[in-house]
Amino acid sequence: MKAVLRRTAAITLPLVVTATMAQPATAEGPVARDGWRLVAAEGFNRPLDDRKAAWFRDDDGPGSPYDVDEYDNDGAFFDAVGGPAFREQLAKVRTYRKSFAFGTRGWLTAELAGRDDDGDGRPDGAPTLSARDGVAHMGEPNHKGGVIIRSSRALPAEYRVEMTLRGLDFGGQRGGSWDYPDGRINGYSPDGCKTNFPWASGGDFSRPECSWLDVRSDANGFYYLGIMDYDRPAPHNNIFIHVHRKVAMDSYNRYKYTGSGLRYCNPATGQYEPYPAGTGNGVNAIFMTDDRRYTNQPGTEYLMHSECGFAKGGAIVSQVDLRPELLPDESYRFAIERRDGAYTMEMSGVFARVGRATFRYTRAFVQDGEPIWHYNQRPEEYDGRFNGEWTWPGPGGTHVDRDTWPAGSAYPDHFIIGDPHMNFYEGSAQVDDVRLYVPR
Ligand SMILES: [Ca+2]
Ligand SMILES: [Ca+2]
Ligand SMILES: [Ca+2]
Ligand SMILES: [Ca+2]
Repeated sequence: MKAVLRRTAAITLPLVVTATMAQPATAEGPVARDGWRLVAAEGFNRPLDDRKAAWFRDDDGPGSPYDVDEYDNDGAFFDAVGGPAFREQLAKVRTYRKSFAFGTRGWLTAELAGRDDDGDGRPDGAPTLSARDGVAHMGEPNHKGGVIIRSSRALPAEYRVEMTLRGLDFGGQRGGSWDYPDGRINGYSPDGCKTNFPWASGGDFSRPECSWLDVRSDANGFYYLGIMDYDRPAPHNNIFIHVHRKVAMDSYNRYKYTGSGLRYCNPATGQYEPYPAGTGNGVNAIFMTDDRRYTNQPGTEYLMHSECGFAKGGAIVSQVDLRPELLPDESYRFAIERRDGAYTMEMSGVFARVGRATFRYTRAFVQDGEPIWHYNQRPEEYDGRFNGEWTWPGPGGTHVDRDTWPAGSAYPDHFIIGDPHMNFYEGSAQVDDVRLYVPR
């Protein structure tokens, strides 16, 4: 049986035992993929060390290459919902970034961000990226940092991008517990307060930093692979990314969560199960669409295919539950394809409940009247029918985000791997074999 099938309609493939997983885990160089031609690959066998790049101050302000829109770190959305207190708090935040290209012809770029809390001109608990033993090590000892690997140039009209995960320590239960034997809590260090300061969707922005939302008791997570809709993806606040994803496979590991905001699909039974039935290491493969997920903050709605069927909105569906304890002896491969007017997300590896398997979910750019958010790389691919206007009232006045998806718009595809949040998530991960293919 061929493991890789392609269809343009939404599909839920039955469980497939993959032949592709049989290739040596250390394989380098060209790798056969039916119908695809390898055009770039990074196996992390050459020196890579972020210490060779300098930190520079950057606050997403006007003129900065990291200035994106009203949802970035100094964005007008936060002025509206936070009022004057937002600027007062933001003035206490000193963000530093570093950015460097690597890989063949610089096809990959590392984007790191951290915050200087003690004012000595250097970020504290700064993230790191280096290659050791043929694997990329991403380290983030402080949730105020962020570190991603991204495409340097916009991806082509049709592509397959994939990565291999060899280590993962960004939260989730370990040994059946959210509280780790080493004192960490859902992957977060127990030292000091850890909050989402100074970015939130509402509430009292004048609170002291330690009185903001405690991220330890909220969530940790990691982006295995996501496609963004803007140039130069880099870490920003967590709200920002909720309007800039086309499709993504990530984790959102919520500490001791018992509510109905998340659920697992058990791929062995095809039945949904409540979040506590899993280990908190779920992968959420989500196609974003134009509807608003939230009434009081920006965010695209979720379209979620799984072995349990299709769901629009409601509880976030984890299609699989990872088993991080099996790494690095085992590995996981994540891939995203854009081809024939559709996106596909694919996950391979040894998963809880089902063992070794590959799952693929495909959705057309527009299917059953639901578009994949900002799918158009070129203006000719889209006629403006899903344009909207988002209004954000708050103590700082009302901010209107006009033309959320107008005719004539165009959104490049860029992939990211890592933690893009500068006010959530910390830990470490090992990443390998980032590869880009185009149709043969
Ligand atoms: Ca390698
Ligand atoms: Ca800005
Ligand atoms: Ca410092
Ligand atoms: Ca972070």
